[in-house]
Amino acid sequence: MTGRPLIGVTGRRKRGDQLVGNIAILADFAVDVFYADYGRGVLEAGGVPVFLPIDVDPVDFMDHLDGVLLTGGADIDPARYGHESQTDAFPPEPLRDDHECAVLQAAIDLSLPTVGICRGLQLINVHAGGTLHQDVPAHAGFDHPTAKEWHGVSFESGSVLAGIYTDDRRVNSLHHQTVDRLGAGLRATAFAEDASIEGLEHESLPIVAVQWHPEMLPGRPDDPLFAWLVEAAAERS
Ligand SMILES: [Mn+2]
Repeated sequence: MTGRPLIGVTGRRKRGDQLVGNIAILADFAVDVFYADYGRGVLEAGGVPVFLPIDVDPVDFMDHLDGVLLTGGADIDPARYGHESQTDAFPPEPLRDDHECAVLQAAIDLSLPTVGICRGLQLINVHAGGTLHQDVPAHAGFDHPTAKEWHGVSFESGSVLAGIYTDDRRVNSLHHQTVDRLGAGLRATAFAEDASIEGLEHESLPIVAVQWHPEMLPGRPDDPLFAWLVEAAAERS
């Protein structure tokens, strides 16, 4: 036992032929992919990342975890919030949607500290009954360096996120969707200059999410969001 809190980290399902350099006979095999920087952020904050297998029912691992990190990735299937799809830029991965909704529901049932990043924020909103703007080019900075902090974010005073980040800041922006209608029990507590929602939190549960990517920024080892997650998880464990 290390005593370090265990933070479950979600990934995505790919096929062997989507991996550069994989051999042809493995083309049809399923591969689970986890961007290492999320796990590094958890490690640097004092936790241990646990990459969650997509095929396992969360009921079988959630009560071993102390916290959860819902990560970035493809668009959530708009059918989940009752809308027709308006974009095929990042096609939905329904298996992952199912898995992460089950992980989030289990985290809610256990009051586990939970952080959402990018798609993770959007998943928290959709799971709570909210909707998304499906294509917002002004935030899709896919041509910028990933560490370039090119738009501002301001925080609602008195919110959990304002307590975590203290001051307004500049952030990177690698998302083409944003929150439209907020889900039940959620508060929008961080905003870009154009009023897009950049952060939200739950009114009563330890759930916080941001739309930018702190795991890609050079300040990651000292990022207060990873610290909040690991500290909240440690208090619980
Ligand atoms: Mn943005």
